[in-house]
Amino acid sequence: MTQYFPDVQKISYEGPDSTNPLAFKWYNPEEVVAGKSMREHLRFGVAYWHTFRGTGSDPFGAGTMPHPWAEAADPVTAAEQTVHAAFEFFSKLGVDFYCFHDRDIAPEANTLKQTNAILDRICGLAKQKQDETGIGLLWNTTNAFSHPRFANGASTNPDAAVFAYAASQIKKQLEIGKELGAANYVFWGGREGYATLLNTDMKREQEHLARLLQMAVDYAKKIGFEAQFLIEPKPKEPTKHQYDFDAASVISFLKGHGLDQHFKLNVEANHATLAMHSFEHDLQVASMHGMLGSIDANQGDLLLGWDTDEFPHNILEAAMAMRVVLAQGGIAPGGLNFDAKLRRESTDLKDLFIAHVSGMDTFALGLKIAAKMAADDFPNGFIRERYASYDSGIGAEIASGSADFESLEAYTLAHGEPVARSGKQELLEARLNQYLWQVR
Ligand code: XUL
Ligand code: CO
Repeated sequence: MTQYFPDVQKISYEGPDSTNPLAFKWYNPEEVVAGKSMREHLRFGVAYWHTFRGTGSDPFGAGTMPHPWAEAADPVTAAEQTVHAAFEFFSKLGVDFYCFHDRDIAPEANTLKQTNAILDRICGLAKQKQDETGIGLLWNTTNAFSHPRFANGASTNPDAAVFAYAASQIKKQLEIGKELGAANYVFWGGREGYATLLNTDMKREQEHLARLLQMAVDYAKKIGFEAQFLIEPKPKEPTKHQYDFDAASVISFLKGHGLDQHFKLNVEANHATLAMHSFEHDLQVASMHGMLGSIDANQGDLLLGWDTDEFPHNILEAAMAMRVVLAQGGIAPGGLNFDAKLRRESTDLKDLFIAHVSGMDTFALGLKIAAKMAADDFPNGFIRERYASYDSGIGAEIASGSADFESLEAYTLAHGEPVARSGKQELLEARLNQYLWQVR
C-alpha cells in the first residue's frame, strides 16, 4: 500500500522538555486529568477540507501545497487515494476522530444521482478504514455553499428549487452520517445571510431556514440517525451578514422557532472573534444555556478581519476554553475539531503533522491548566463570594422574586449607601499568569 507520509512515524509523547517537533510535549492520551484520560476529555478531530483538500490558494495566487494523493487524473480515484492518505495521517497522528463535508470527501458529478453514487462509493471505503483503525466520525456536514447554484444561499435562497436541492443534499448526508456512525452532524450557515436589504426579505429567509432545520430533525428521526445536531455560528463571510451571527443569536433563533431541544452549538474560536467576542465568551454563552456541543479549535489574527483559521497555539485561550468545558462536565459527544489550515508559506507535508501536534499540545496544556484552576476553586471561589449578597437577606429576595420596588426602597432607606467592593481584576489576572507558567 502506498504511504503518503513515509518520513513520519507514529507520533509519541516525549514530554515538555522534548525539542522534537514530531512528538507531543503535553498531549499524553492515556494520562488522567481531573478523573478522565486526556483522550476522553479532548476528542480531537482532523478537518478533511483543510488538511487534505486545502491547497493554499488565495485571491492573489494559486495553491502552494503538495497533495500527492490528489495527483490521479480521475477525480474518483483521487478521492479514494485521499481516503487512504487521510487514514494514514489520522493513525500516525493518533487522533480518534475526523470531520468532512460531502464535497470534500467525494467529487460532484453531473447529476445528484451520479454524485450520490460516488459519495456512497467513497464513504464505503471510509467506513472500511474506520472499522480497520477504530477512528470515528466526529461529524459530517453538507457543503451547500461552494457550487454556483448556492450563490444566493441554500435554504435562504429566493428560489425554492435551490432550497429543494440543498434539502436533497442534506438528506443524503444524514444517511451517510448514519452509515458511518457520526457522533454529531453540523449545520454551518454557508451563504445563509445577505448582502443588501434592497433584494432581501429577511423575515421570509429566516423562516425558510427554520423549516429546513425542522425537516432535518424529522428526517433524522425517521431514519434513526441519533447524532447530536449542531449549529456553527459565524457573523460574516461569505455573506456580509450571516444569520447564525453568534452563540446568542443562534440560541434565540432556535428558541424562537421551537428548535432548541434538537440542537446544540459548535463554537469556533475564529468565528467568535470575528463577532467581536472572545472565544471563551461564546463558549460560555452556549454552555450556560446547556447548548455547548462541540468546538472548532483554531485561532484568528487580531490584525486581520477575516477567518484566517490558524492552528491554535494560544495557551491562555485554550485554558479558558477548557475551563468552560470542564465546568459543564465535558464536551462529548462533541470534540475538538481542528478547523485550521497551514499558512500558504508552510509547504512541507510534515508541516501538517507539526501543526496538528502543536494544536493538540496547546489544548492538552490548556486542559491541565484548567484542571489545576478547578482543583483550587480558582477563580470560582472569588466569583461565588462576589455574588454572596444574593445568597441571603434582601439579595435572596431579589433572586427568588419575592422582593418588589417598595421593599427595595425600604431596604435602601434603612441601609443608605452601598459599600464599594473591588472587582480585583488585576489580582485575578496576575494569579492566572501563575497558573499559566507553573503547570507541568
Ligand atoms: C467555515 C467553517 C466551516 C464549518 C463546516 O468558516 O468553519 O468549515 O466548520 O462547514
Ligand atoms: Co468551522
